[in-house]
Parts: sequence; C-alpha cells; structure tokens
Amino acid sequence: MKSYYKLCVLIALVVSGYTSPIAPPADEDRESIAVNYLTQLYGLPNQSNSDTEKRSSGMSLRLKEMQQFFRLKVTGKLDEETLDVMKKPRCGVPDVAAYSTFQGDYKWKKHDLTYRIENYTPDMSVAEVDDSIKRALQLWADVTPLRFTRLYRGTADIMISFGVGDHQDGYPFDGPNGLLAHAFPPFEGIGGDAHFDDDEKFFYRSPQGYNLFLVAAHEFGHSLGLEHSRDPGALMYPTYIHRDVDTFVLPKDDVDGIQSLYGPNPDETGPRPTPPVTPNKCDPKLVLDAVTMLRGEIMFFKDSFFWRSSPHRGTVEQHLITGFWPEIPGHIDAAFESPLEDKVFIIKGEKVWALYGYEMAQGYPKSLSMFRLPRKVQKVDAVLYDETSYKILFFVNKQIYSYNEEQRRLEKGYPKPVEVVFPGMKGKVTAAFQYQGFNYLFSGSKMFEFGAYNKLRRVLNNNYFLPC
Ligand SMILES: [Ca+2]
Ligand SMILES: [Ca+2]
Ligand SMILES: [Ca+2]
Ligand SMILES: [Zn+2]
Ligand SMILES: [Zn+2]
Repeated sequence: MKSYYKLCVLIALVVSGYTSPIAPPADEDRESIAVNYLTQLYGLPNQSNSDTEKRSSGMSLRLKEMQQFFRLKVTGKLDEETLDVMKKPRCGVPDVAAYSTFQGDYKWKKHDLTYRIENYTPDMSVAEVDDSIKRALQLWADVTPLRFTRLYRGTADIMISFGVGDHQDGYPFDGPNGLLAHAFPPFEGIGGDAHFDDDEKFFYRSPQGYNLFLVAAHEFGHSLGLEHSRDPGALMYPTYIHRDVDTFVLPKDDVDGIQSLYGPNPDETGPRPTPPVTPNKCDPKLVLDAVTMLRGEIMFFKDSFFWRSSPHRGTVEQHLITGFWPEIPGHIDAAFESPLEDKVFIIKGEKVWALYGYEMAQGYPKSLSMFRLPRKVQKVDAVLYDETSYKILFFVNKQIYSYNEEQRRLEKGYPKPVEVVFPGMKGKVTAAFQYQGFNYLFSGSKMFEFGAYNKLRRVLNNNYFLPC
C-alpha cells in the first residue's frame, strides 16, 4: 500500500497551459477543481461525510501548503492565482513531505538498468517514440553512472506503456487533458514503471499537445528516485512547461538532485553543456536583461526566465519565458510596453517580437528597422518608453536614439549621450522602464531613479522591486 503514495500522476486540467481561461469558472467548479487537486496532490482526505467546519479548515491548511510550495501569497484561500496554478498541466506526485513518503531512500541499488517499451501511441511513429524515450533516459545517464539497456521481451526494471482509462494499477487515467502520465519510484515490481495516458496528444516535433520527450524525461526522474522541485526552471518542477527541445540541457537543480543519489558520470568524456541555473533575485550580482510594464505588472527578464511582479497584489512569480511565449528566446536585449498599441515589444539582436497581453501578436518577428534606427544599429542595450510624450528611447552603447511613436519617426538632434539626457547616469544602461512617473535606468547591479526633468533622485539596488 505504501507504494501507492509514490505514484506520480501528471495532471493537465486545461487544454493549454499558456492561456488564461476566458471566463472564470463558476463557484462550484472552482471548489471541485480545488478539492480534486488537494485530494490527489496534498493529501486532503475524502471528507464527504465529515462536518463542514472540519472540512474547510482541512482545506485551508492544504491550500496554505500548496501556496507555499508554489511561492504564492499564503492566504489559505482559493484566490485567482492559486486557481490558475491548479489549472496548469502538472505531475501528481505530492509536493509536501507530510503526504509524500518519497523521501530520499528510494534509489536503485544497481547502475545497470533495463527498460522496455511495451506498446505505442498512434500519435507518433514507432521510431519517434523510441527516440523520445531513449533521449529522455540518456539525459539522466549523461550525468550519472546509470546505464540503460533496452529489452524487447520479459520484465525490465522500467516498463513503459501507453494506456487509457483503467489500466489495471489502481490509478485510472481520465481521458484527454486530465492526468497525462505517472511513474513509480525505484522498488521491485511496478517500481520505476512509467505509464502515459494515450488519450493525450503527444508530439515529437509539431508542438500540439505534450512533448513526449519532456513528459518522459520528467517521469523518468521519478523512476530513478527524484521528488518534485520548487525551482521553476527544474525539469522536476511539478507543472508541464513547454521548452525548446533542441536546445534543452538538463538544469542544474535536476543534475544536483540525481547526483545526490548516484554521483556523477565516471565516464565523462569532453566538456558538456553547462547546466542552466535558475536566476536568483536575491543574488547581489544579478544583472537584468530587460524590464518592462505589461498591463500594470512589471516584468523583469533574465536569461530564459522572467519575474512577474504585481504591485497591487504584492506577488512576485518566476517563470520560464517559453512557458508563456514559446517563440520568445532567452537572453533578450530589451523590452518595452507601448500603451498606444497595447503591446509589449521584445528585442533581441535585430529581431522584434510583440506580445498582446499573454498572447503572441501576429506578424512578428519584425526587424529592428521598424523603428527607423540607423542601419549601423544592430543591437540595443535597453529601451525606455516615455508615456507622457509617446517617445521610445533606445539605449545603444552610451547613446540614446528617440523614436516618436505617434509620428512614426526618429527625432532630430539624436543620438545624444546618455548623460546629457539623464545627468548623473553612470555606466552603460542595461535595462530601463518607466513606472509611476519615474524613469528607472539599470546599470549592472544598480538602478538609477530619475524624477521630473530627469533629475537623479536615488541610486538603488536592482532588486529594489524584487524584494528578497
Ligand atoms: Ca519495475
Ligand atoms: Ca488524461
Ligand atoms: Ca538589456
Ligand atoms: Zn512528477
Ligand atoms: Zn498506471
């Protein structure tokens, strides 16, 4: 029975993890989404016959645990942010130790493991499934002494199968977009096995549904003994996040996790790509790539991630950029919001993408030349949008170009040196944004605050808006 708690269930409650629901669900839907979620993932007892007061206090306690895990505001109440997280595709291994008995001791006693693919999904060719599974296992083999050998008959350590509905392990699947897959941690018999819900649409290349390689790689993490991680960049983060599979490198958090169980790869030959580290807003050396407003929220971009700060709610969330906008690359140069167009523009090199809220705007990427910048400008360091004059200031090396968005032309008299426009500004501007009438220019780990007439008011640390 104990083993049943080790089950990993990947849940997708909505078709797409990238868009917000159009209409908020009715109260009873909200309630049942929360009850289902907390029962499956946070050990909320099935309380159909217990009294209302006891039930709501049990619910509130589990909500707090869940909000803590996802670094949401801990309210114990079913607010919109909490509900949004509950609707995201995710894995069903319990996230809290009180429920999870998955702690530490589950690992294989041998390094040579076998796997067998028992059957196939019609969504992909046999070769595509074989390749996805093989690469998903190889991710873990690359950084550990673990080695995987494929069996074509008999019982392997890791039995892999596709099934629908009740597939005879006590954890039935639920049709499209509910549970995606589940896997058991290392032990005898069903331990290590991974099951995929064949009512899902799995894909290899064309991004419709769920990428089998990514889902499998996460599940195999459980097959090898890993729990969930709170690191939003980790493969073992509970929710399904779209990532660029071609450039995917196992993140540092997962490498550290698996190596704590099995140690590093003794056969390491040659240099390997550096495992990506999730940026930490409390790092005093943090240098942001770009900062912009987005419909009242402030977005701070760094590497493949952004922080989304909601000043009126007092919350800060960190996400992978591709989790929201699969087309937007990491390590962007600049970003700004145009209230005239109600768009956020993202710039990297000579390419410009546009976001319409949390959707991608059609017809992009365009060229940086859309802002009439001289041909020699092939990269900008930062952009500041001045809402009072509809001017877009482009920071290029130590110069500023000014583009008038209303008149669609570059302003005369520019470029001007940065310190002429912003007296007192020291160093190269790396990011910029305007907020509540103040201009904020970032340089390295410092942030310069300019008030009316661009008068320098304060020099702050650049995590002033991202408190630790
Ligand atoms: Ca097994
Ligand atoms: Ca399902
Ligand atoms: Ca920048
Ligand atoms: Zn999981
Ligand atoms: Zn199963």
